[in-house]
Amino acid sequence: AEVGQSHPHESAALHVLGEATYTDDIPEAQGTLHAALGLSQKAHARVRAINLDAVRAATGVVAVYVASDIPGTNDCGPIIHDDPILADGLVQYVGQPIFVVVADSHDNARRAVRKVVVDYEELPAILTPQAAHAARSYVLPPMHLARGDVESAFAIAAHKLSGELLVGGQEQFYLEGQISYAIPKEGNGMLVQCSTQHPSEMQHVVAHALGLHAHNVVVECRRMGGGFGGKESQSALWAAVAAISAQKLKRPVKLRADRDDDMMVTGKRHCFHYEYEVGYDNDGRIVGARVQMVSRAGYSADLSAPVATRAVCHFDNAYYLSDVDIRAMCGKTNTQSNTAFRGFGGPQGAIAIEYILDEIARNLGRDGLDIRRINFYGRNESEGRNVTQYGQIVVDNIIHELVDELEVSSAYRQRRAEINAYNASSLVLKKGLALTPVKFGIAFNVTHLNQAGALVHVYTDGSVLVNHGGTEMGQGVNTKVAQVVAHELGIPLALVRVTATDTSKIANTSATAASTGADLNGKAAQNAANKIRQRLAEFFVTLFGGDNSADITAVTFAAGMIQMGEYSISFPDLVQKAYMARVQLWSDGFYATPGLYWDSKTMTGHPFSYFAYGASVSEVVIDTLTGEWKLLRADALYDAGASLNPALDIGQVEGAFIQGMGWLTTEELWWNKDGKLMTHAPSTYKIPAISDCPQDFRVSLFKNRNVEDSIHRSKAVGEPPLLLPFSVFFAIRDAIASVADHRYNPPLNAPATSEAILQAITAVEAMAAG
Ligand code: MTE
Ligand code: LUZ
Ligand code: MOS
Repeated sequence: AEVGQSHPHESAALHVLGEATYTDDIPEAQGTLHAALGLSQKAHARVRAINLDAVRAATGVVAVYVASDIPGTNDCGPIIHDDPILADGLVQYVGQPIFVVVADSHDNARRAVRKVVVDYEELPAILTPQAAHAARSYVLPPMHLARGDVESAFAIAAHKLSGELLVGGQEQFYLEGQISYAIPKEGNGMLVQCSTQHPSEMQHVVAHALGLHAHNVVVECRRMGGGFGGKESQSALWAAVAAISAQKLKRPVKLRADRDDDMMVTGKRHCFHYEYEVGYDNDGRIVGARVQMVSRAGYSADLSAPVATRAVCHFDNAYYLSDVDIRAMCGKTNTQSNTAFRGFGGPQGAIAIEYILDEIARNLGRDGLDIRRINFYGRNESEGRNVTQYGQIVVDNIIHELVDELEVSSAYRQRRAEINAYNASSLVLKKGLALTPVKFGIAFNVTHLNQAGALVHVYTDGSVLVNHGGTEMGQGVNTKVAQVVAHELGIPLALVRVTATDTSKIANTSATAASTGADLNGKAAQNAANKIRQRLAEFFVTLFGGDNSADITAVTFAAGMIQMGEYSISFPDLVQKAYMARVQLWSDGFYATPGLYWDSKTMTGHPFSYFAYGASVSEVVIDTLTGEWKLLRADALYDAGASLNPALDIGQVEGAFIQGMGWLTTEELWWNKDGKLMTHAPSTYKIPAISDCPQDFRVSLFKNRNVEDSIHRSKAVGEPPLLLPFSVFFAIRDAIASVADHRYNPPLNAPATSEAILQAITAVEAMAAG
């Protein structure tokens, strides 16, 4: 069985040996030049004049380009075209690229950039989502989804609460920064090797920027050193700048961002501000909920619309909300244009309802788990309460069973009692505990993106080469796709090799995003491999004198042998014979997810193929004198359906958990009053380190099979586990509340940095003191 088993990542050995080739490791062609970007120093200004004389005269400089030098369209924005490659007269954030320097070395290009003199006419800048909302400054029209009648629900509700919440953004912090290497080819051709989740989009942006057809441009990516959403749309600027420079100079040009520039230029996870109003009954069941979410979109639309849509469609998380009113706005701010980041608005939607449930539990003096459970979607049709606010019926709800299992395996109740006892006797250190569930919709919420293609070549020695539209960013999509192909042809995984993603092999691909990489490309590759298998089965039957379709369906492919009754032959032998008989040994494959539709006006439909579920329990200890804290133990249970590769999936859950924990705790983006991002390097922006991982970390996969006909009944794993560490945030809040015996609700926004924790403790102590 090549599927369903743990196999090492296809590049694991290369990774640890340092032999895996990233874009910057590709041997440089003779004559390669290096580019650097000149960035805006103002958040919002008109550029009266730019003096580039000293830049041009600097050591090693070969060329300097501004917006008017772009031969084609000055645009690198997806969906809505409001993102210039180079600012043209108007700058809209500190860090926006204005010009390009091409020099003989990376260092010389970067040094030359600093010699510019720009004359700015400053304009008023908007920096926060709240300020954008107050000014009705949005990058897109507001969204609204309503069901039922919240006003009537509020009128009869036993209890009501309302409040505000602010949840910060997050830098993707891929280990490999943005990079693009463009090599001009004959006859207006351009080869762009770049680190991107979306080669086809890079191809289109480069073609438009150069004024060429798509068929002139080839984009290739063997692997990324992480993308996390940050290379879905925002690799485009780098690809375009390298290609423009290469075309103008007729020489290869590489553009590699250093970490500070990368963080100053590119967008991050959207920060969200929420205002909510909720009615609930004596048992803690929500009877009506109204929320308004305003995101910090930054200066342009980028992917803010589908991000906000996913937030609206995840405000329910695992809970049935009968009467609900959700508004979402994408605040236009003079900051980096925020973009995709693992979860894509889903985490931002779901954390709001989790905060509300935490409030309800605290107000009623009940355990958070009991309140969460009573609000879960119904188990099935007959239990009811199973239709999402956007109209999709939840047919695969396993959250009850999954949470029951985790409650027992994590000894949740027993540890709750132990923690209460600990806190009663511990003056300075206080512990907290929380269990939070996850339900996450799988599919691009933009229906047409749910398609994929693949090419499978079987060579005459029986070895197999696979190319598919997905990109490898460490998540293991190539390994999973190879497993699927090996399984289909009944051959060992070692005979299957996956090549770099290449727009000249598979056309019109979607981004590897929305956690659908293995779902879509696995199905497409299976389709391609299956066509070859069919041809081989037919040929095999004729080889042994059979001829009917019953014979063909009786042929088995397993353990490298093709067999029917008493007849058998090895895969390489059959392939060799098939070649001699002129049987086509390669095939394309295609897949489009069935059953999806979405009406963006009413925000209803069936946007997701299925839901992935999970839950986690976290136990933390906080130091009430300093606000420092530690995650002592985390238990996570994740529903990967019938996992294609449990080892890879557990790795994804662990990585997403720690990354999500960073978002909600230590990672704080901070802009100064002039709109300059001051946390633009690891010295000031704190991502989790190995020392932040819990000593006791128990991750397992829930035994399940997808009810949908997904690839081998597996479920996606890339993004949903990022929501698991909600339990870390609420365990911290729980520990803070224990300072005054859980009598007051700690005010706590995310990230819960040590500073924020200390402030919350002080606030709770002040409330307790009256
Ligand atoms: N895992 C690693 N190691 N590196 C990454 O960049 N990106 C995440 C997730 N896991 C990422 C990762 C994101 S944002 C997505 S959408 C999925 O992987 C994409 O890959 P998949 O669809 O093949 O799961
Ligand atoms: N929708 C989605 C999208 O759910 N996830 C994505 O990553 C995405 N990207 C672009 C457009 N829609
Ligand atoms: Mo992932 S945010 O969909 O690239």
